[in-house]
Amino acid sequence: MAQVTRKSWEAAFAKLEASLKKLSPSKAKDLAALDRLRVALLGRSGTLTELLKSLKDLSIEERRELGPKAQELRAALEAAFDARKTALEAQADDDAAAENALDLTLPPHVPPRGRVHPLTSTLEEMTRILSLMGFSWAEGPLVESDDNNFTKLNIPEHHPARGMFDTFYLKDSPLLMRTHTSPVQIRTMESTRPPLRIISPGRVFRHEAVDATHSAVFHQVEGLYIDKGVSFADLKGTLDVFMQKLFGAKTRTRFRPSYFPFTEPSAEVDVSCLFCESKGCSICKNSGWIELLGAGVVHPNVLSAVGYDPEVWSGFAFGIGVERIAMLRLGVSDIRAFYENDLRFLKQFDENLV
Ligand code: 2NL
Repeated sequence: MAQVTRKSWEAAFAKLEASLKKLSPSKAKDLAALDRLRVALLGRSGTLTELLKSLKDLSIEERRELGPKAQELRAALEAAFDARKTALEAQADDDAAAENALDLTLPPHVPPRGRVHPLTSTLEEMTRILSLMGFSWAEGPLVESDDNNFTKLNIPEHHPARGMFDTFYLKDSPLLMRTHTSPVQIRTMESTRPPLRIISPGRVFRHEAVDATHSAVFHQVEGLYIDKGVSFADLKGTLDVFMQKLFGAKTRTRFRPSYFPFTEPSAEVDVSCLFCESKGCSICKNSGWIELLGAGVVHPNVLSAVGYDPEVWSGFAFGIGVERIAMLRLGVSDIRAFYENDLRFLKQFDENLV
């Protein structure tokens, strides 16, 4: 290296200061450029570092005069590098934030919330109570054989009782749409040894003219209890509790003699009017009673048909319409409203109803 003199040092220093006008830390465009400039100026063999080192070749007086100038510049540069680094880092954060642009002031997206259909909530409430009373849930197909829907239920072919059920028959097929859920009980009895306590909730089909209280497709819950020594008294006690749990503790039941081919004796069951406490109103037509379900003691022919010995086993059965219960509980006067999917109707029923 050439001999350092005061003159050459001052020239080099002036050149450095001049270069800083163009290439200063405050003009570095990014962190990498800033670092390259810092190494070039202040690094181990940076321009300013070399100038500071070469002070040792000057006289003590020259050093005293020029040293502070160089130190001053180094301090100023270090401060400038720090400031620019902070600014560039803040800028990088801002850029990243802008890229992920998350606007916390936007209103939230609230998806529309579904709710339980009033027939479903009614069915769930009925089956919940019956489950607590020891009945288990049984299911079966909607399309059935004539045997399961009629014959095994003590309704032989050509028997006038078949006329009670306006049946949908399948075209070119011996099969039909089940007119009640009793075939589920038949199937369960055939595959299960007694005792047995089941409910068969489900959809059933009748060829009916549709009006405010009739639908060709509706829902039923049937119950069946088979054991040794089951009597009509057990049926009465079971339905009393079921109706009290469903409609309130004050509810009473009334059994009127009736006829079903699959039960003997058979009964129509009324409940005390929920609306007027049996005082008489438009809903109970001033009778104080509301007709609700059918029930009876299982006919021995039905037990025989599924291979149960009627001398050993006895039981009761009942059938209840889900729509009828839902209409009474929810104050719905037209059965068709349940199937039309009109949200103005459906939105009236809270999913937490049951
Ligand atoms: C009604 C009447 C009833 C049954 C259903 C039944 C099932 C078997 C054996 C005996 Cl496997 N009975 N079911 C019994 C009596 C009445 O329903 O009018 N329901 C709406």
